[in-house]
This record gives sequence, structure tokens and C-alpha cells, in this order.
Amino acid sequence: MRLDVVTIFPDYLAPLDLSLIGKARREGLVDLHVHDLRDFTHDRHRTVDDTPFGGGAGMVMKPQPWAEALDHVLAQPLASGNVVDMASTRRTQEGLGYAVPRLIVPGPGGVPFSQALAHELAAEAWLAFACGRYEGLDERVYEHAAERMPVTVVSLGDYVLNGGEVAVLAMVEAIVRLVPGVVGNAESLVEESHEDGLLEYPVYTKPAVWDDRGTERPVPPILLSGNHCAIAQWRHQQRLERTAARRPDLLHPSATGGALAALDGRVATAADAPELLTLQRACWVDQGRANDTWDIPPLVETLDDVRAGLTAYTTWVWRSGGRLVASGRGRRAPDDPTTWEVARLMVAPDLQGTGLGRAIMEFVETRAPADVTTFWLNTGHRSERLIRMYKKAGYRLSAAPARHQGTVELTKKRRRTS
Ligand code: JD8
Repeated sequence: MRLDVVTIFPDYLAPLDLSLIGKARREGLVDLHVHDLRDFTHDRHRTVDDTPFGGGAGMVMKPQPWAEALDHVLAQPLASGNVVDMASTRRTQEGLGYAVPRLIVPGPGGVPFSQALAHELAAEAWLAFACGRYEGLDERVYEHAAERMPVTVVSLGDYVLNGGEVAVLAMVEAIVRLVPGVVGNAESLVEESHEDGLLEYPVYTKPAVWDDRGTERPVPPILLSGNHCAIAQWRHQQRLERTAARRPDLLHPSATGGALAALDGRVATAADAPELLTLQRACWVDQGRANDTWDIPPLVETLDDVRAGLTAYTTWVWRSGGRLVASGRGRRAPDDPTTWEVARLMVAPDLQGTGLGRAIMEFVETRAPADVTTFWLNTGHRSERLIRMYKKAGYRLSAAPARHQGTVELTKKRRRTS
């Protein structure tokens, strides 16, 4: 990946020489260049700003230096080894085919930066960042740029900074650490906050009992138990409790409108397990009859199995008047993290046929991390009604033999919404 940053304070980007990003640059995983905007001025004072037309406080950044700086970046070679995906190759002026960067302009009025956007930008071969200062850039700079490359104004958050450099530091770190090979153990990227809608669990290291100036502080015993299933359950519970306490907005995902809007939806907790067991028993009786077998996981699982499922998947529950009436869950496929398993879609029998099932399926799809490219689900090979519904939703029967006897597997490529 190539990155170009234009700024009047190049030293502000010096931290990108350090730590993981510095190492990734030295290893050639990312090719980062910082350009001084003043190098694209031609007067003795290297002027980059002037007073605003229409009056008002502060100064505005002049268009000419920016135009020359961005044209200079555009003229840079996208070093070989940088995979040019067609997304970064823009045909301009009668079919000329050469790579152009995606330009990110930090600004308080931009689209919110997020982990999802970080994943999207990490997939680009070439990014450029324009760091503004003063009251911002002359608006015509955006017009000039948009005629040459895709431009996105992005905000780091709802507070005011003095310029774009700090935002670029944060964005570049969040993006580059997602580039394959930059973070040694990619596994650690999976369970992070904002990756799957839950905050991270608390972490501990030696000593097992810390003598904090006479105050003994032990590590939670579960973590010393060696019981990895119980540890995973405890950690998942901790993530739920922390998210509920600090970011309840993440737990109460805004329903995708439609059938779910009238219901009270949230991420499931262990307390929901008994009702989930009851609902799955009720929902899979028809599938048992349709497929002429009672040996279907939802019909044979124990309460502990349901609890374990709450750890292995992120599960959502919807209530009506306090009654658990619907649920669905999702997770990265254990053998392919870019595939998102949509599973255990349940609607109380008295509410089936109201479009809730489809709404839950679509909701679980929306919760897939940004780097997911494929949706996967399975059902009974004789569950014709469900198979029809999944096919109408764009799923196709998978050519690969189904993992579980008596089932069929269906997949669907993820369509990019933005
Ligand atoms: C770029 C100039 C300062 C902004 C007058 C203060 C991002 N989340 C964010 N907050 N602020 C910025 C940001 C601020 C910037 C520039 C980004 C360039 N300023 C201006 C408008 C009001 N001064 C940001 N990302």
C-alpha cells in the first residue's frame, strides 16, 4: 500500500516512523511519503493562506499550492509490488489507464471514521491525505481533486482540532495495522473492540497476585483455571457487561427499520439462554418434521450448549412486551475469517410469515465486520420454504458438500453498500 500525506507540518507525522507502522515501512509493507505544502509555493514567504472572501475570522488555505501538491502526488509511481486493484485504477481522459490514489481529507464535517471505514481503506492500493489548517481549504481544491481522483472528507470525531495532522496519524495507524503482515498475529485483530460490535474484555499478566503497596490484587481465578471454554465464556460475558456499561448504543443496534423496528433488540447475554433454548425448540419442530429427523442441534442441545453458543457467536435477541420472539447470530467462519456465518435465525411460531425472519437475516448480515466478503448459512435439505427464502435473498446452494449430514449450505457474495 502506498500512502501520501500533504501538510504544512511534516514533523507532525514523525510518529509514523515509530513502532509497528515504522517497522511496516522498513519491511516495505507500506510505502509512506510526506510532502510539505510550502514546497509548492513560489513566493519568498512560501504563503499557503489568505483572508476569507466574505469576511470572517481566521485564514483560508490558498488553492494553487494545493493543486500543485496534489498533481505532484498524482504523478508519483505506484511502486511495483503494490497490487493495483481496478478500484484504484481510474480511467480519465479518453481511457488512459493509470492508478490514482483515493484522497482522504480530514475535516470536522466529514463522514465518521470507523473500524468499518478503516477496513475499507486498508483494501485500497493507494491513499492520499490532505492535512488542512487555519479555517480549512479553499472549496475549489475539492473540485480540482474530484476531477482527478475519488475524494472523501472524513471526521475523526465530534470535537474540533486545529488541523488534519492528528486525524491522519490516527487514521493511518488504524488502517495500516489492518494491512496483512503488519500486525504479527492477525488472530489478535479479530477480538478487538469495534470489530464485532462489542468492547474488549479485561486483560491481565503476571504476577497472579499483585502486591500493590500492601493491597493484594489477584487475577480473576477463572483465568488461571486452564479451562479454555470457561475462560472464553467469562471473557464474552465481560465484553457484554463492559459494552452495556460504557457503550449501550452498541448493544442496542438500531434495527434496520422494517419488521424489527417495533421490537426491543439487543445483544444476548447468558441470562437469555433459557428462553433461547425454549424458542429454538419451538422453531425447529417444523424443520424436524420437514426433514424427518429430531437429530437437529437446536432440538438436542442442552442449556449449557446454548450458553456455549453465546460465547462462540454474537447473538441478538428481540423482545415484544418482554417476550423473546426472535433471535439470530453471526460469527466469522472458523476456517475462513472473510466468511460471516449467519445462523440460528429464529421467529416465534405465532409470528412466522410476517417477514421477521428475512429482517433478522438482513440484520445479522449488517453486523458482519467490514472485511467480510461472503455470507454463509445452512438449513435442512428438505426445508424447502427456508431454502426458497434464502434464494430470494440472493443466496445460492454451495457446490461444496455440506458439512452436516441432511443439510444444505448456501452462500452469498457481500455487496458493498458504500
Ligand atoms: C481538519 C483545519 C481547523 C476546523 C475552524 C478550527 C478531523 N474530528 C475533527 N475535528 N477537527 C478536525 C479538523 C479540523 C481542521 C482541519 C480537520 C483543518 N481545521 C478548523 C473548522 C473550524 N478550525 C477533525 N478529521
